[in-house]
Amino acid sequence: MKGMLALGLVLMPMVAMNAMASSDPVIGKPGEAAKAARTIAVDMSDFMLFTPSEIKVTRGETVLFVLTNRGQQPHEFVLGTARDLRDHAAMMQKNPGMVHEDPGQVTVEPGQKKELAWTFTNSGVVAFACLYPGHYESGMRGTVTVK
Ligand SMILES: [Cu+2]
Repeated sequence: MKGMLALGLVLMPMVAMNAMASSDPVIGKPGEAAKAARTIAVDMSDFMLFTPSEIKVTRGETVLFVLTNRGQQPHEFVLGTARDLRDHAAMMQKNPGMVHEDPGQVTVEPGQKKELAWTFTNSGVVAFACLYPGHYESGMRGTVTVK
């Protein structure tokens, strides 16, 4: 009994770390739209493109992304490390119905517009992509360079 209790205490921090891995703090954190220093309009299209696909921000800056879906099918905007997005895109091929509800991502229906406020806390490159099956593979991705 005593042994099991000790094991539980050891395992708990590992579980907590695992839960955090889904939204890696390295990419930043959800921001407050009211504190956004600027708005960046990003268009999504059925040509599997984000426009613009290369964005530059300053470290510590809160940006309000305004995502407009100009296409006829839903698209999503998912922030992540390049590796996470690639892994996730591969997973989506196997589980196309997966729903994303983490911070740092929004789904935009055709003709709709959605906002996402994000604070870029670390310098480096944060990637973004649409993870609908086939979209990432067709090039529906981009980068935010944080300096
Ligand atoms: Cu898409």
